[in-house]
Amino acid sequence: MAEILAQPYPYPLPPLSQLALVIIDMQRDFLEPGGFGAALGNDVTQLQAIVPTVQTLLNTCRTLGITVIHTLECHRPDLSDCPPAKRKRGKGSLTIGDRGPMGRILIQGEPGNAIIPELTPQPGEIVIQKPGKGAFYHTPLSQELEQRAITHLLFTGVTTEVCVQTTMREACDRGYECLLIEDATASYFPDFKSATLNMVTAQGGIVGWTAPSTEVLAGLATL
Ligand code: TIU
Repeated sequence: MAEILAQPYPYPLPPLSQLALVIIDMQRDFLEPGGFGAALGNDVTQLQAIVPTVQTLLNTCRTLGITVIHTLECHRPDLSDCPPAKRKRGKGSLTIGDRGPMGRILIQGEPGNAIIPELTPQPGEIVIQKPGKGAFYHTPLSQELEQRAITHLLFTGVTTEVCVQTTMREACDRGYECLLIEDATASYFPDFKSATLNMVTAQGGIVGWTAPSTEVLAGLATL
């Protein structure tokens, strides 16, 4: 049986059609100066290190015909899907809906809300706009996965302990077999990233698996 060498034990690979690559929130708002991440006081440059790795994984999945899902954290221009409590939190220089150098912060269609050019979705790839940290909350993600009979999810993106972990936990509760690709996810806080990797795999893989991209690519090459 095909598998990926992973923690805490090998991840069994299903047929390609049941697998999806999930790329969480690789949008300018989090990776470039002047967006939401920077407004919260973070050094956004450290997230950029994973871009080549995510690009390699994306290109491989495209070549193999694996389903690709991109997510974006964003809100409607009238903020009707943004809880006031979320907007108030952070107390940064700018908050959700305010106008910054890349347009309105975390608002659909604004320049800062675009996925970074290196990872621009291709026609046919699923793009999920999500108002929360988790990609299942108030989105059509469940239906998209069920329609395609997808059972296994490979996670990449930012930030590890916020939107990636929340989505992975939501997916775990829904019965998906989840693997987080270690060098394809990043946090503004390196300690939080390593703690999250440990949280996922502890207790016999309470949330799922983790593996480096080299092992993921080696496993996919055997399918
Ligand atoms: N602030 C932070 O670490 N993350 C977010 O607000 N959203 C995502 O993780 N995408």
